[in-house]
Order: sequence, then structure tokens, then C-alpha cells
Amino acid sequence: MTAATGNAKAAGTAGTPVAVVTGASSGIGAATARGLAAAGYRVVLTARRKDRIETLAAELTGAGHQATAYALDVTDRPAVDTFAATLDRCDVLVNNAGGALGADPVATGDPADWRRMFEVNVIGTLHTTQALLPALTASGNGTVVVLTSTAGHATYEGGAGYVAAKHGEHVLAETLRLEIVGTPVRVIEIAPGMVKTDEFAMTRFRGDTEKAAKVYAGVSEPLTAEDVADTITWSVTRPPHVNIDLMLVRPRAQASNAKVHREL
Ligand code: 8X3
Repeated sequence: MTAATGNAKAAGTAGTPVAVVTGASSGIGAATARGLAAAGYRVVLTARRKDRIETLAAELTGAGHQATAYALDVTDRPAVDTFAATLDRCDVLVNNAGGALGADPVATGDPADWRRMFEVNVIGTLHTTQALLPALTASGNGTVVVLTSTAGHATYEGGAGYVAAKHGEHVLAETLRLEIVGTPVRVIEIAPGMVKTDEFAMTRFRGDTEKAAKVYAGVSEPLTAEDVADTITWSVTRPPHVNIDLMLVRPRAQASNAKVHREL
């Protein structure tokens, strides 16, 4: 059974269920949009970079899927509310937009980086979740996915700004699940460890290719965006009464944030 028939039937509503993915312009977000489209969802791709999501939406549509693009900065609350008002339904929200800036010790970290990370990872997720919760509830079987990180569950030297933001996002997910129990909405947290994408480390180190490459040096097989998208798509397509509360996903070569096997 595809997600489309499964969710639509369970919700008692006609039509194809809708999945909104934030940060869908690259990496895990783009791969998740592909995965959910293939699972039968009408995907709504959002990100700041309009050209990228439009290209991906066209690719998905060309492959016979249903996909649209909407340029959105999740930190802009009025824009998020305007976006929410354009949707005729919302069955799944994947809060993927986020990221790290810098890897400095607490003693010297830039407060502006910390603020920006909190803004995108925590407040961004808060904005989209608040704006879409009524539609998710009205769907009869809504799903909120929160993409945190293993950094939301342990800390490491140089990671405190990102770790603090991801802990905050984890707490948002945990608390929301407590608060909305009894409503037809489940909250799924996916917490990946080392994922090699084109942009995560490059953004963190502001385009310093050498520093970015060091993150993955000697690690034979870091996770790919597709690996994480696979766990998201699997979690979302479980029957509506099954809630995958939390999934920590790491490459085999990583035993903890700081314990990584490198063949150098
Ligand atoms: C990324 C995991 O270990 O680079 O979300 O902070 S880590």
C-alpha cells in the first residue's frame, strides 16, 4: 500500500496526502522529498533557494510524481504563516532546515553564530510546526518529523553552539509529543550522526574546503543523505498508530560523536 492510499483512507479524506519538506534544496531535505514523492505523497518543497527547489520539483513532476516549490525562510514567521495559508491540506511536515556554524570552543565561539543556529534549528522548527499543526490535526493522521542530530543527544569539544541548538530542537520534539498526545498527530525525531553531504561541513566552516574535508577524512562510509531520507520515509510510512519516537542513525564507523574510526 502506498502512503497515498494508506493515509488518505485512514484519514477518511479524498486525494493525495501532502508532505511539506523544509530545507529541500539540497542534501537530506532534497533526498527526503524524493523519497516521500516516490512513496506517493504530493511533496511541497520549501527552502530559501527558489531555483534549486523549482528544479527538483520539475524533476519529480517529470518522473510522474506530484511536487511543487515554495521559496521560504523558516526564520521569517510572517512568511511561514503566509505559506501555511496556501496549503489545501498538510499530512506530513518534515522540519529539516537547519545546520551548524563554526566549531569553536565555548571560550571563543561567536555569539552571533550561536544565535543564528538557535534561530534556524529551533525557532525555524517552532514556526513551521506552529503554523501547520492545525492542518496536520485536521488531516486526521498528521506527522511532524524533526531532524535533529546525534548532537542533540551528546556533546563534543568545539560543538557547543550546534549541540545546544540541537538539544533545544530535541526538547521541542519531546515536549510537543507530550502536549498533543490524544490528537491524531505523531512526532518523530530522526537524529543522524555523520552524514556526508555537499553542504553541511562547507557551511559550518564557511567554505573552507580543507576544514570541511577533515570532518570525513579516512571514514570509509559516512552516511549519505539518501540513508537518512530512507529512515525518514520508512518512519513516516508506518501505519498511523505507530510512532517512531526517536531514531539515532550513525555510520558503522562512528561509535559516538567523538569516536570515529578513520583509516588514515
Ligand atoms: C551532525 C552531527 O557530529 O557533526 O548533525 O555534530 S555532528
